[in-house]
Amino acid sequence: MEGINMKSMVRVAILGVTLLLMAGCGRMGDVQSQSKEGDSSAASQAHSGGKGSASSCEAGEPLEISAAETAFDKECLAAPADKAFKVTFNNKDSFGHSFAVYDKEGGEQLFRGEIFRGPKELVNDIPALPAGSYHFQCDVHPFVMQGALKVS
Ligand SMILES: [Cu+2]
Repeated sequence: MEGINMKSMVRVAILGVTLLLMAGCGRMGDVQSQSKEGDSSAASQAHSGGKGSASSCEAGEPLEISAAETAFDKECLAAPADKAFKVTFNNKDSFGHSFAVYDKEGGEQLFRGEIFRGPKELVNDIPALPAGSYHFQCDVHPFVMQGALKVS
């Protein structure tokens, strides 16, 4: 009798664990572990992606950047040193964004782009800057819309 009880208890236990695992996979457990893994991998990807795109900075004449859903499509722009240049800013959102240049994040503003609602495109005439690393951002959403401006 004891053996049978043990077996059935083990079965029940296994069934219970299986159900828990299945429930966990389908629901909270998996969602939580996925979002945790997703967050960390997304964060590390964003970091490595940031570094990667910093080395492959978007250059062009004029430079082009667009905004959609409160995000820039580029996190790095490359411009020539000691030469005025243009940045064509395409705001695809129906609300206001701008393209502004600072010497560094939270630093001195070097170029103040007009805040305008989209969908609309605006050409920003950026004055000549000495070689160096600068910061660009949207003055409406400075913490979520920003990037690096490499001048060389
Ligand atoms: Cu913005």
